[in-house]
Amino acid sequence: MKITVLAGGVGGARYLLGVRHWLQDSDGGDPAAQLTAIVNTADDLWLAGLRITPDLDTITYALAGVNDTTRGWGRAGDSEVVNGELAAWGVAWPWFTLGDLDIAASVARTAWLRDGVPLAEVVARLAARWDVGARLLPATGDEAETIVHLAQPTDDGRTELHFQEWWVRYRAALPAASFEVRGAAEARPSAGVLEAIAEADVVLLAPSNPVVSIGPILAIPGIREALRDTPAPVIGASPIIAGSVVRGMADACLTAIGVETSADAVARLHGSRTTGGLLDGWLVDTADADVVEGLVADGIPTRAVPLWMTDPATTARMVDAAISLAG
Ligand code: GDP
Ligand code: FO1
Ligand code: CA
Repeated sequence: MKITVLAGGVGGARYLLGVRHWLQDSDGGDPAAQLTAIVNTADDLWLAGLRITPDLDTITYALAGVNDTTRGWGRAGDSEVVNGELAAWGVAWPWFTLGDLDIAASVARTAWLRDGVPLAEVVARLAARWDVGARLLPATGDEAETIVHLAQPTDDGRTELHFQEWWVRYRAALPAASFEVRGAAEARPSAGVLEAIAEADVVLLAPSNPVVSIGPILAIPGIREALRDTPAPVIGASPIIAGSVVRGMADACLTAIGVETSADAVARLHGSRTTGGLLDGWLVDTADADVVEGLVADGIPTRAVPLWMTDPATTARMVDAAISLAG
């Protein structure tokens, strides 16, 4: 079975661990030949002359089993020697910690990019050191980064911030007026992305941040159309349980775009495929079972199943529910 997953960072990684587990359990085949992840690249940035790609790294490290599971980003057991030196010289950001092993990945990535290697190939080379059990594709190899337009200027008079500054330095506490994926209109899907959607047996939206992880993938010209046209059912899962995020600040993102932080509202944000939206199906947690009937009535087949991705085997049950919803 060929499964294509749209994913961001931590939530995407947890979901992908479950999808890989499900494929190993049920199909027995090599998940790497069946599983493709299309990963958000709008968190990406240039820092200290290095190209940093947070969501791709979170997913690569998690599937490789070398991720820092506490922080949710970076490498397990990393050190911060170089980070300290950069801080001493005022290079990079003092509130953005780059581990030494993580920096090495960004040095390699930046070197290859400067040689003209496409980002998708860079990702493949970095992942090839490990057995990640999936094909990882950046949504685009072009630079299209999320810029947060602030409702009020910062103390030093800025009215827009790169997503990473808004998210990490300000913890999304500065009210956002809007999000812009700067450069998306000119960005092209990475090689293989449109085919991975067209040729999938099922397309899954990870329970990622709908605004700044899934949204920027959809903003790349051609991707929404591919999702509309693919014969594969498109099944999503709610990142919101009982009105709260499981982690992170997706609630601040949803509020900024006028969407309620609920399993129901996020489904309606994506919309039913029967009325021009994305979804052929949607998973909500059992705590949100009360929204199932209304969503079904509005053309979004929905099931209430446990959505806590505590470990790959548990997540695989959530994946199984998504696959069975696909019919
Ligand atoms: P980020 O890029 O690192 O923020 O990660 P993603 O965008 O891929 O995922 C973040 C989202 O994952 C957050 O909105 C969380 O609510 C959601 N999330 C994290 N863990 C879980 C979980 O166990 N279950 C569900 N349903 N959502 C989760
Ligand atoms: N997130 C933080 O909250 N604090 C950090 O210092 C931090 C450093 C960092 C370095 C490299 C990298 O790839 C990701 C990093 N992140 C950090 C996570 C990053 O902000 C993610 O983009 C968000 O967590 C949302 O995806
Ligand atoms: Ca992200």
